[in-house]
Amino acid sequence: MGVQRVCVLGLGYIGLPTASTFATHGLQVTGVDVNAHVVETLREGHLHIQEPGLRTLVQAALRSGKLVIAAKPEPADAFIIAVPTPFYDDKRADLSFVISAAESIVPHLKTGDLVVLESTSPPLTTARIVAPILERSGLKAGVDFHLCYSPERVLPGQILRELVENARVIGGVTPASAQAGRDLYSVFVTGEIFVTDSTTAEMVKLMENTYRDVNVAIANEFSRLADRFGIDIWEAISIANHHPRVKILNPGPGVGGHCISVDPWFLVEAAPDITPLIHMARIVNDAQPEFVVELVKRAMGEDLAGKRVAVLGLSYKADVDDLRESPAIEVARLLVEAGCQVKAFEPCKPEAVIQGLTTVPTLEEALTGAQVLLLLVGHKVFRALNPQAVAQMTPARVAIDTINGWPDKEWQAAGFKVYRLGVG
Ligand code: SAJ
Repeated sequence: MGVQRVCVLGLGYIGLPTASTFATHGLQVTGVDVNAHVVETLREGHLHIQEPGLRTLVQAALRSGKLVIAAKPEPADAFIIAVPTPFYDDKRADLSFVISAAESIVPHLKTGDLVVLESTSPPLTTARIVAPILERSGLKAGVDFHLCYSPERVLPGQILRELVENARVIGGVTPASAQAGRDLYSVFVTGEIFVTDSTTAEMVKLMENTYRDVNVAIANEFSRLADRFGIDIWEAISIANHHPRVKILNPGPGVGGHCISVDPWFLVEAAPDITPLIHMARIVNDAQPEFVVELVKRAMGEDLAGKRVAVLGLSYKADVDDLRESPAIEVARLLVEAGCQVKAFEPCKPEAVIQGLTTVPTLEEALTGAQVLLLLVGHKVFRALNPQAVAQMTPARVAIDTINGWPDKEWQAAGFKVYRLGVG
């Protein structure tokens, strides 16, 4: 008989959709979170995070009785760890949540159970950190119980669909563990399932996001070269991308979010002597906000003191409300440090409160009294702005576009002097 009862530890962006999806597919699920506020909120049928479709899914799972929210793990046939792995100030991975989640499983672990780590983790975490903790139960990983690593690779905004449809990688500490993991996820995954060992699965996840980080870094470096040599990077990239084997990504104000700007550090930390390229890509992307400030200085003069800047967009990328590791916030902070009077508006989170920054809840407020408009995030609502209408709302006649979101001819026709990132 397969898995009947699942215990999911960590009810965030990955754990909550996963727990609810197992429940709506007929398994009995205990969703566990150490945060009392999260437990209370969910028990009342409310959500502590935003994701399209998630409220309906969670409420259906709770109503069916198949999903129960708890503060501590309970006995189950399978345990899934989906807790955060942030990093310390010195960029070392903070595995404390993974470790305490694994420790909390130990008293409940029995022969034949399956444990899956989903949290993004440095190579060898499953085999060398999680396995020894679980073995304090007296049971042996891969012998008495199954142990797997299976990373989540969904895109915020479409988590529910991608959770089911994306290809999934499942790495076991033994082939039998991997098979047990495959059996569990086959309950709802319709995408292809690739079975491998746990360290390969850890590397797959880290390589995917590192690959993307390095590719954005080269786009950002190209934008600096274009600026130096007086060409338009956006035109150059679009021509280069007609080559059948070239696909240059978009430059911008930097790389943010809790995945791509974090995961490469796990590899650099694990093997600093052989990762100069990965390390340098992180440095290039983290320095991109300073490049944006240089562009603002070109538009407004070296001395930015007292300059009134309307910052448009604070989230880490277009059309999401997620502010984590956002390069737009970094740009706004650097401008404040340089003496600018910044008013920042984030349409996906108009009520955002950010330490050290003045945020406003409407576009009108951001534009009022501004001398310069600084477009940092490619939200649809910003791309769709009518420059003639904007000109009526603000005295500013300088527009700085860091994401190639505004057609410069139209903005110039409306009376704006336009500066674009990567256009010398
Ligand atoms: N960015 C650019 N230029 C580009 C593309 C992205 O500057 O051409 C920036 C974005 O603005 C953002 C950052 O990179 O600041 C990351 O955005 P993203 O859309 O590349 O990725 P995430 O962090 O939203 O989601 C990624 C995804 N990974 C890959 O595409 C390889 C997703 O599949 C993963 O599930 C997720 O990380 C994760 O959780 O690891």
